[in-house]
Amino acid sequence: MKLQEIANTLDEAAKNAEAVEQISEKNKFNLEQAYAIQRLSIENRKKRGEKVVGYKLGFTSYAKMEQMGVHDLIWGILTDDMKINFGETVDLNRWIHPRAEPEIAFRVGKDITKPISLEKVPQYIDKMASAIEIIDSRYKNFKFSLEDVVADNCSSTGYVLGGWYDLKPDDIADLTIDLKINDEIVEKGKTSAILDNPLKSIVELSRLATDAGLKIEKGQVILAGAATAAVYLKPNDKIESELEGLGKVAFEVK
Ligand code: OOG
Ligand code: MG
Repeated sequence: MKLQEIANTLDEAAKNAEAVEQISEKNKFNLEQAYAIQRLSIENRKKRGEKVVGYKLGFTSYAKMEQMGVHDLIWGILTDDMKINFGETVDLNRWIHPRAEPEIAFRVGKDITKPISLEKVPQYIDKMASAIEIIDSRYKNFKFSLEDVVADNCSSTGYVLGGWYDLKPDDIADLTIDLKINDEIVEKGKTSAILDNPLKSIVELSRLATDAGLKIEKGQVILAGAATAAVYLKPNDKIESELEGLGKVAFEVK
């Protein structure tokens, strides 16, 4: 299978909410090719009018690595079509087998065009927010290899943001984060679970995305990766994440 064909297969699977077989079982491709497939699938989305609005990191916490059996940091691309408004109700039919996970989001205050160090991160990031990511692997049973999940844009499908707060870089490495479903806490974590300090995800992304020739633009959003395992969504769930000091973010499904 050509890289473009794999990209089309995954893009169609996402568009039609229909799972496909794990691709690497029959068609081997390497990590570099996986990122090429990811970007080709984003090109398909752009041709349909979607705009790139940010990036996400994956497997930045041990909880996520253990849940999914993949132990390398990955990154993917967010488009405007994936944005869900705070408080919105979404039809579950839009997805295959969605899961929600609690995250912290950052807003880019100045274009990032080269790798940056942890000390420099506050010069490039101006705001932070409580966030929920919705992931929906296009592979049957959420089963994938590292290469498969990267090609599938790291299962990206949706994100919800709470209100933006000024970045307080010295203050965010050890905040409590709770994921609630129908008012019951189902996952509890700490921001320290994300690479010891979620700002390190910006350092990692700055290296990986600029190596790939991309510019991380002012105004874009970066999801640092989930602090806890992800939870499957059921009809009529109300999903809420609360991040210490940054308040709540929520949405509902039907
Ligand atoms: C891959 C996406 C991982 C995270 O926050 O670690 C991710 C998956 O679990 O399907 O978004
Ligand atoms: Mg995530």
